Amino acid sequence: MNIIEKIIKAHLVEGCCCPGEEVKIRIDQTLCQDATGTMAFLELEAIGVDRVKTELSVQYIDHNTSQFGPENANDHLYLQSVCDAKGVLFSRAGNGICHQVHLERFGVPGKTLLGSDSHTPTGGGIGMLAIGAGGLDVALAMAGEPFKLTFPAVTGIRLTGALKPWVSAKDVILKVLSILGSKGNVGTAVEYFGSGVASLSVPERATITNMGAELGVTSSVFPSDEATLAFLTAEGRADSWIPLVPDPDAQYQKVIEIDLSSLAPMAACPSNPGNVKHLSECAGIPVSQVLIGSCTNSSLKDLHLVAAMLKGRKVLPGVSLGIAPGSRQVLQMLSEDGSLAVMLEAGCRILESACGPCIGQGFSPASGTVSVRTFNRNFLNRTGTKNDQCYLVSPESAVATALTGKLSDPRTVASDLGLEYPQWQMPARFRIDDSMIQQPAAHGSAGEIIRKETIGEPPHGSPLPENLDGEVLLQLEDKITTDHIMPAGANLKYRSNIPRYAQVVFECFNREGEPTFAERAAAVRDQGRAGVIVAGESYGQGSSREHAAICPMYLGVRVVIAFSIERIHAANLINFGILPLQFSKPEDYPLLTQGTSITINNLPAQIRAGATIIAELEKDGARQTITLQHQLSNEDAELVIRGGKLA
Ligand code: MIC
Ligand code: SF4
Repeated sequence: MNIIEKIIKAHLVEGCCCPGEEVKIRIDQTLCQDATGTMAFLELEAIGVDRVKTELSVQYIDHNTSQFGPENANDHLYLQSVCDAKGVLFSRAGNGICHQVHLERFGVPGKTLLGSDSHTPTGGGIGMLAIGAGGLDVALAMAGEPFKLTFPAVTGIRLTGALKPWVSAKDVILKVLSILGSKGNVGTAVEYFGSGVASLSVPERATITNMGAELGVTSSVFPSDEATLAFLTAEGRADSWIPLVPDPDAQYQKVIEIDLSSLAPMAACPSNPGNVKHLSECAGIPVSQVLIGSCTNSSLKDLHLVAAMLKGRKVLPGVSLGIAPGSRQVLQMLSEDGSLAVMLEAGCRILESACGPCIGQGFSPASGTVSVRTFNRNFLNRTGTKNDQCYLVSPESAVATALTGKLSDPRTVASDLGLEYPQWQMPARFRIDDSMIQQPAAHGSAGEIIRKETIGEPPHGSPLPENLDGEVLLQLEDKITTDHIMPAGANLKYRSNIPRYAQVVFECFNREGEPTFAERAAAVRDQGRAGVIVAGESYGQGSSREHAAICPMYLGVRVVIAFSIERIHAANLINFGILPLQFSKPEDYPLLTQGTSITINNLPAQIRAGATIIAELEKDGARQTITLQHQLSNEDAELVIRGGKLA
């Protein structure tokens, strides 16, 4: 068996371990962050759970820490009090980004982790099977329910050799993205093996598994070996270590060979993480902003490298260089070993240990200028600036860029400046201080759950109609992300207020002087008709935010028709009673333009009878019948028919 098969088998509750089959697995640990966690805990309360049933559940405050107005702080208070009552650890604002802190303080090789954030697979860097999901699925896991997934077809990535100076883990995952792409990988998972694995430390492995989310795979996993033990020992958690390697005759669905020593610095170009080029191809582009941080590249290893490159140098006056350490542990160590002073001396702007600019919380670049980031996503407008130009690179390339004011290959800059590649050693001991992680109260002794006025109820869905009378509200292209559906940034503070947040659904497609998507959808809903979204391939890429299903549901959307839908988003649609359908024939896509009426008679009966759904279209008096498909299991079919899991 490979590692993924081993972990799934050890956690199997139901189903057969064959690729493509639906299985249910026991979840050992969960994590939530504040932008999805508030809804997840409201849902947990709605389910009526007294105390979580997992081995460990942690709630982090890391996304909404800007606190413009009371909304964010109200969410924090609610989460702190509900965690106390339900038996969940609470990591306070300032303690760091969920994935970084979880890796440092809680990750355990061989365990399963379900997180209400798409970058949860970061935990694969330590040998966990870590999976991202919508908040409701995580709430159910906290309630002790097994998690349902398609047993993945495992792609093995054999690493050989070792990285050359100035080439780093980010370049490895960008290389993988250039091979596998950011769409079409639903139902698969990635496992790294081979002689090159040993040369990578846990923080480097975590950079690779973190950005595996951008492949759209279910999870990415590394073995648990001596390097894992070294990391856990330095975290004072050596007793959590177990060895976990694939069997010598382990099988993979396909194997990709990567010789680490052959890699060069790479960049994901605007505006998709799958748009990868060699950095040398884009070198020379003038850059106004460089940001280093996010759950991808904010470890002590990354920031020691940054400090070593900046030592005795100045960031150019035309460049703004911001650094957000991934955790308080990292920031404390940087401060104690003098690296922070080096960064300040160089002219860096030091940000809180949080998601910050990665989720559009400030640091939007100037219009028409280029931003270079060590983050994992560069979806259009995610920076908060319209039509932004955002490149994703390694910390090495980011510093080289900040020192020259243009996108730069760090190998060239190093040779121009006479810079030696800084070698990094895992510290014998990280600075361990869990004082910003609150332990829950003993069962029954917690105070009251604090729910201020900005926190609403999670809306329940309603059953699908017998005969669906709908209208196409929007016809979209390929690779529509959850950032297109539900913008974050300045709107993130409305995550616990669905009617308010729903006003910005598909905001980026609104046209000046015309009714907004929200207004059009609500008008169709108020006529008692169903809203229908039409899209191309890989609909719902990116975030796990279930708001991308909840808010459209609130506006009356009942059906999404696409060529393909990404895993987490498809599950969120089902959870909230929106029917995901696929085209049978590509020729039907052009028929479903905005404003087309669509009727599906005997809808529940059609869903139950099999995969085929017959729909009637009508536009400008012309009628046509088309055939659509669904891929729902019997259980999911019943869920959608009844209006989703909460209903
Ligand atoms: C993201 O990177 O897009 C987020 C913000 O972390 C999301 C979660 C969210 O939308 O709250 C994710 O990746 O799941
Ligand atoms: Fe936070 Fe960005 Fe990581 Fe999402 S990708 S968890 S917003 S740092």
